[in-house]
Amino acid sequence: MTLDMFFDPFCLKAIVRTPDPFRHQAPGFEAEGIARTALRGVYRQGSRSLQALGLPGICNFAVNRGRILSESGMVSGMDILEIRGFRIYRGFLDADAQAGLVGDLRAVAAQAPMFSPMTPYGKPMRVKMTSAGKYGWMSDRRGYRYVTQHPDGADWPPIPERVQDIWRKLVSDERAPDCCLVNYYGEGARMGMHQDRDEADFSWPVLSVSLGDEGLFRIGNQTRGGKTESIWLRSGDVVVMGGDARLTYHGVDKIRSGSSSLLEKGGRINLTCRVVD
Ligand SMILES: O=C(O)CCC(=O)C(=O)O
Repeated sequence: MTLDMFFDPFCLKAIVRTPDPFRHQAPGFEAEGIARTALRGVYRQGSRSLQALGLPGICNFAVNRGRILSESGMVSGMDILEIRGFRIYRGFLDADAQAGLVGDLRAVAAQAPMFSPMTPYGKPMRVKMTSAGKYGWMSDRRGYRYVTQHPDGADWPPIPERVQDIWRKLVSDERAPDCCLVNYYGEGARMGMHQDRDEADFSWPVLSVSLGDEGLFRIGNQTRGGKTESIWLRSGDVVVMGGDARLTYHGVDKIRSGSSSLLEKGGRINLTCRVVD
């Protein structure tokens, strides 16, 4: 069975529609996937997988009852997953790019040392953090907010060019991020489920880059609670949280200590870039 596939080359999104729902799928089936040059889709009856054929990659959409459960695609040799609107670019950064980024972040931390923030409820957070850019993210008794200076009183260092480059490739070259938050997770550190909502304009996605040990990333819903899905984020993975996923609850449950040798002292670094104003 051949399906119509509409391809949007700018947002790397292909929309597959079939007017006549598959017999064992729910009516009104519609799948959205990622493909760079998807030309047409072929449904293999009974296989429960929809294969979109194209160049240079092949996308596979896992479907069930007309809803996408997960999808993976090879785009220029890169594996892309989408879970609840979170787009996960597996291995976006190779070993050299990761090492370069770590060097850049050392320079950021030399200028704006890592600190352990306090939650508004008076509990110390388990991650250490610092920031680069026009704003840094801050938490203390006064609440969560963006501030223009490090607690030491100095301006935040500029966002490294390598980070800006990832943003340009995966988010936009029209506008640069205002803040690059750098979180460090040592052994036993975690981050509770939360929404990112201290920014003025949620139409800009949040871009997240993982470096070092693997972290178990949990994706929830637009309101607190409910069923969640988890994925181990590996060093070099990049996640874009945009569109409907922009206000989805997410968190990090645990770190797989020793799973990466990228950072001399172990642990995990996560960068999140955001437009703030
Ligand atoms: O560490 C991660 O992967 C996610 C970080 C995060 O959710 C945040 O900084 O808001």
